[in-house]
Amino acid sequence: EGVQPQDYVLIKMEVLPPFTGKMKALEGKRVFLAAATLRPETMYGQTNCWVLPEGKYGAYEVNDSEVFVLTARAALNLAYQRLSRVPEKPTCLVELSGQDLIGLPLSSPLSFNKIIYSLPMLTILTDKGTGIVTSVPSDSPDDFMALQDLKAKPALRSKYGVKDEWVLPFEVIPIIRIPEFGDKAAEKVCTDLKIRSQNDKEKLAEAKRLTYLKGFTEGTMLEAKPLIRSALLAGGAAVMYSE
Ligand code: A2H
Repeated sequence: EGVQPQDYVLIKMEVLPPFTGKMKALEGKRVFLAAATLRPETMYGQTNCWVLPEGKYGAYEVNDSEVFVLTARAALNLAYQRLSRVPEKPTCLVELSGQDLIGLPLSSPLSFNKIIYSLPMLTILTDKGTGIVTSVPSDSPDDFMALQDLKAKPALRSKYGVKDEWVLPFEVIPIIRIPEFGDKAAEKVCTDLKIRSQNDKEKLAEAKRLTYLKGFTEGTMLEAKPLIRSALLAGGAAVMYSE
């Protein structure tokens, strides 16, 4: 960890009922997977959420009605930031493994897709953020390759019990244009560098360097009007009407 505190935005992705399995213990509560991001402006482009299959998570009470799923480490930090029902003391309602979370249907605030799913990513660090990561394959090479791995490898899907319909329908959503890389920068750079999987650490480091640098200095958000219109329509919060 750095010397400076890192300020993340925690994106609350609500777990949609009915709750089954270990989640049943949380019935009646509003339960959110809480993902730490440095890029909240990319949230239109979410296609899924990532968890570490063998990671240890818990469902922690944030207040009387809301529960966050994250690592114990993050829950302790939050408890000192007024995000715990009991101040300075995390209360865990149920312990969960990453595998328990795979396949949960989620509703995320700005996502074009009304429902996204929780999927396995094998390179998640448990000592960073919340251990939950939101996936934006248009702009994050890590996210693009992890999604690509699941799409291309049926054996990987079956190893973690991932159903085809949680992965295959989800396409990269363009949200930011970088002159050199177009509007799917992560896909372009991963293809150019011939990155073969999410475990291709060295090449992914280079891909990230390229996209983050250019994205920061030269990236422009695509026009908001059509983005917001499609988001409303896809979310079922609006319909088209003409006269
Ligand atoms: B970012 P930094 Cl579109 N393990 O969010 C691995 N990666 C993690 C993590 C963990 N425990 N917790 C957070 N992250 C990811 C969006 C995004 C991110 C985009 C582009 C770049 C980017 C969508 N994923 O990160 O080491 C999260 O992915 C650029 C570094 O603290 C989080 O922001 O700097 C970022 O890494 C935090 O990494």
